[in-house]
Amino acid sequence: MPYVKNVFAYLKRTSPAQSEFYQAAEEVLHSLRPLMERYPRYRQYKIIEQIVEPERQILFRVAWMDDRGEVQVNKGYRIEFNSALGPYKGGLRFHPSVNAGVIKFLGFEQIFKNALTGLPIGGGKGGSDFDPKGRSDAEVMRFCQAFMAELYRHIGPNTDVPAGDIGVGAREIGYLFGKYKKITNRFEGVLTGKSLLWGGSLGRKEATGYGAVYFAENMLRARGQTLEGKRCTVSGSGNVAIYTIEKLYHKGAIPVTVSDSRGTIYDEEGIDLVLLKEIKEKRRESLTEYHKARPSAKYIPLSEYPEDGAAVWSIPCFAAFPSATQNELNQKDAKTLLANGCECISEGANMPSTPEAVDTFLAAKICYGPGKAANAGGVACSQLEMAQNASMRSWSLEEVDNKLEQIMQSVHDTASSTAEEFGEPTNLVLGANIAGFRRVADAMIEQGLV
Ligand code: NDP
Ligand code: 2IT
Repeated sequence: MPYVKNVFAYLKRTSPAQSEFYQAAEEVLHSLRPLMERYPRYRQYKIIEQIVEPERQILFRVAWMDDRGEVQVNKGYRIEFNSALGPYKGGLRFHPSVNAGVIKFLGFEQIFKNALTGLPIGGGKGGSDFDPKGRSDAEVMRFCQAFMAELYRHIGPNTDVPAGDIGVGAREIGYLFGKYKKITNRFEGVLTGKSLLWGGSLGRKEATGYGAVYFAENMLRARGQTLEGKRCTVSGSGNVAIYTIEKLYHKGAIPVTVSDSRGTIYDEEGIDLVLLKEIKEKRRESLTEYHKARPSAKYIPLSEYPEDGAAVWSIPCFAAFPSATQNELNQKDAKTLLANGCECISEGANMPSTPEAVDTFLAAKICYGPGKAANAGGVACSQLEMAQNASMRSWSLEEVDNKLEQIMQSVHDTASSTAEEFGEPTNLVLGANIAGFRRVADAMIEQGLV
């Protein structure tokens, strides 16, 4: 369809050098073809042209002082992509690889993910090229304060509600919230992922990982299978990976891997979750420490990874949970996984599989849960935190977890029934993209040209 091609060419011309954003947009635009053919009104209202253009992009300077008294300057971003369904909602990423294209891809994905949850939240994302690694607590605090000194004027509980992502966890949310409260003199639900001591929701920390496992279960249930007794591989070793592993154990599965930017652990007996939490959540150390404490586990450093592939995907498994970062699983990895008998991929990370890897999974017709569906539990639980803040109540862990499980089932069923409606019942990429888009597009049409 030349129409979609034109939009894509327009994006490349007007937003140069944003490869991750093109990748995310190309996948969605490709999925939308059958919908656009069937329902010309989306074309008439130029919804695609509108939706690929963020409503507002905020780029700012973050100047702060390190422990040696040296001035540091970083870039700050908040891309408020789409507010048709509710306040902009999405995380903040602090990582040296952050640039406008990365934040834009994450914000774009977030629009459809949030729509798929069925909850009243728009899409946005932000962050900085600040690298928290190796920084003292005091430095992280000063950076967060400098970041919020600009961000505060753009956000609010009914406007834009940031949360965590890579490099932003409970500690950073605490410093960001403290500064927001100080400047505005308002104690309100402007961020999610807050501490349980002052407005956070039980279950939020666990939600993305737990949700990715619930999503896998839903895909498998449709084929009469379960995770019980199955060996699973997980990449990453941060928030999403840790709680994916915890839920896999609840389900009787055996998670055998974790990874970080320096290497991979293969622990045949099953990952020692207590040790992993101690090293990653408390001590913020490398996985080499895991190996030191558990020499029976194998440690594969980056220098020994297979050529053009990641060590973690060479370990045989029934189900794989990519939970680190974008494009961490390429076509070679996908073929290795399939050759080793993998039957299920549930993406905790955002866009972890390259387009060629996605095509390989779809062609094999295994259970493939794309990130914008499989990792929607995190943002869904953030919305539950917003609801609790607005009503000045807090729900029990059981209540939150039950709601999370129901939401993940509904995300799965929506993606699956939409895939079926458009003639490709096993293609949850198509189903998730069309279902998410349709909800946002219909809301945009009803709200007129704004
Ligand atoms: P964390 O910062 O807690 O952990 C990130 C993990 O991924 C770390 O183990 C990190 O290793 C590894 N990693 C990050 N970047 C790279 C890289 N370029 N190469 C190799 N390894 C890397 O982040 P989260 O667990 O919160 O996020 C993981 C993924 O899940 C991201 O894609 C995020 O967007 C997505 N996500 C997160 C949600 C949430 O609620 N937190 C919700 C939905 C999706 P190292 O420490 O060595 O850098
Ligand atoms: O990618 C994501 O969905 C997140 N990082 C969580 C966003 C949120 O607002 O909780």
